[in-house]
Amino acid sequence: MTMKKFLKFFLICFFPLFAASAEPEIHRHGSGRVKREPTEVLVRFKKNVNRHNVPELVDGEDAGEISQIGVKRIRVKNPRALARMLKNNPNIEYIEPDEEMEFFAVPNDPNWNSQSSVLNAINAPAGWDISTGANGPIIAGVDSGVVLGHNDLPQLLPGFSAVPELSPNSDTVGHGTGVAGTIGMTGNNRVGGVGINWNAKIMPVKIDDASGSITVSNGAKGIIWAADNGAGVISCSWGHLLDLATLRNAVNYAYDKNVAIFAATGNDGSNTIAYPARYPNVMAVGGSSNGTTRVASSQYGPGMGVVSMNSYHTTTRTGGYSTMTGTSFSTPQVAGLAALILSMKPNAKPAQVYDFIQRGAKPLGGGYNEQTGYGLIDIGKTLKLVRDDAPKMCRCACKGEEWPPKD
Ligand SMILES: [Ca+2]
Repeated sequence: MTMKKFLKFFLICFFPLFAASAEPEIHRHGSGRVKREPTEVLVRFKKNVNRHNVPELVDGEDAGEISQIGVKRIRVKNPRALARMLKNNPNIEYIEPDEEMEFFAVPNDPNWNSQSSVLNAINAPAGWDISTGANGPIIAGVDSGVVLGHNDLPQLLPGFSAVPELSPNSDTVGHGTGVAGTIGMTGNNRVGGVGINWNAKIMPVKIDDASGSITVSNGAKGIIWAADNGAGVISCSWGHLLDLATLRNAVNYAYDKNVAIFAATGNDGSNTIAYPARYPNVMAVGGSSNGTTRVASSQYGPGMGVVSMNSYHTTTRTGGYSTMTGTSFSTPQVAGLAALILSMKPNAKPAQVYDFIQRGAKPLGGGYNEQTGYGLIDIGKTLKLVRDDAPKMCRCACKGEEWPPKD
């Protein structure tokens, strides 16, 4: 008997749809624009007082009011300075400049309507206010290949096929192209949808053969090739319940080269996480369909990392879009988040990347548990943690990096 063990992709099913969405743009992208100066102050006066009782406001112009909450709008010359000056005025309850707010960075891509429930559940728009992934690492989708020429995928990096006669840009099952779109459909380009990372550098690594089967050796080869060719993040949406040394060694090889590796727990609903997700150096990603509990099909158990949403409206191999379901599509969401983290902290080690994701996650069910791990990823909170993470100061004799921090 052959010793070949077959792995399987963790795809539940496709819902073909071709939402050839011709919906009009309904959101605007608020970031990257200089905010206008305020022109008014908002004031709540104390009882029986109005602007004529405050000399600094006498020259102001009434601009209306919000009567339900007793707020007057007054047009003045320098609202910010005036508000500061009158902050403690005895006639005034409060005064503040009428600042311009902004929409969180919600993309203008027409498929946003089909994506917003998933992306809002993982707080992606707040994260995109902080980073959309420019100057991020190479992300290898170690999968079934990624087609060339989809008009909502970025230009792909040169890739690799573990089966030499096949091209990394042939994707006969469509799984890898869906994973690639989840990681990195181009954001805010008025085309199709949006990936977690709007500026992704995607490296297609094909590990299945012409019939769509994956062997352990090809999975291992793909991971190793990606690590040897500059990937900073690897996404694996496949696996096997057996712990096989070749795959374990490949994962450790990549991890030792500072590659953050994400893998799907699997979709049979059992309380056993598949390999490679279960290896300690890999972050195991499960799925939630409601944002509050593990979806019944998502495998779980010791070694659980985090969950993300169990579906994604993503790119198809024929150039369209479709909602694809399973932990296969939860995993590249987290890989995309890892790339956002590394776009902000390019020298972060994989353990630091995992730590940010775990600390940023929204715990489900109280605290860490084997059903949902550290909880549902929260892109906004995670990237805030990254942004606010001050560089660690070393004393003069510091050797190497201190991680994890001792406190
Ligand atoms: Ca797009």
